[in-house]
Amino acid sequence: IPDESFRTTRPDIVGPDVPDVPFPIKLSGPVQHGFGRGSKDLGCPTANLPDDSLPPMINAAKTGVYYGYAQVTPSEGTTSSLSDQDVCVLPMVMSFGWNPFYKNERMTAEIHIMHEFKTDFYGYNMKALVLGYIRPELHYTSREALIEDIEFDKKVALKSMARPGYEKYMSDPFFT
Ligand code: ADP
Ligand code: RBF
Ligand code: MG
Repeated sequence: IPDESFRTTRPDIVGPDVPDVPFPIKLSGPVQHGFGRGSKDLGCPTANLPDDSLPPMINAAKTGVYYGYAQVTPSEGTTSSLSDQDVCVLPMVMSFGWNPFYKNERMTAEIHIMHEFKTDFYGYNMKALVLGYIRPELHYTSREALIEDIEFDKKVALKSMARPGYEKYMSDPFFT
């Protein structure tokens, strides 16, 4: 089974030492409610970007799992329940693909930020700088296998972005 051999031989650093075209890809928009399929149950809540924020990704990249940085910021003129640590530029993993829930008629980009938030942040603006590709979307038959791979994706993202060519994007002028 091709998927199985891929899963047992995954490298923990992926992509070139410096982001290569089409990266970095900039995405931004207010966090949407997802489909309630329970990313949180997978130990991995994903903040969903709105449809109209996806063209930079759709036009430049294939579906799959990606790494980069994200930042959540309150909408202007509102009081925020987020702490200073919550509004930093933080490492993220993103699942980008067709959504079977909508009969594959819609692409979605779901971002898991590698940080413990005390509260949800639906409606807050989220900026994401996508810096590299990790792997294709796989068709999982077990929830355990998906959870295992997401945990590995997080390690890959952190190790891959620990390189100077990636770390510098934390202070990119795109972020506030
Ligand atoms: P939904 O189907 O509505 O997207 P999820 O179970 O994926 O539901 O949860 C996503 C929500 O969880 C986000 O919109 C955000 O408000 C919250 N959240 C809390 N911690 C995180 C995190 N570390 N990364 C992403 N979202 C988080
Ligand atoms: N779902 C899949 O069916 N196949 C995948 O390869 C896949 N990879 C994911 C990688 C990451 C980093 C994350 C956060 C989620 C992934 N998902 C995958 C889960 C999917 O996008 C969605 O979050 C779940 O269906 C729960 O809503
Ligand atoms: Mg989600």
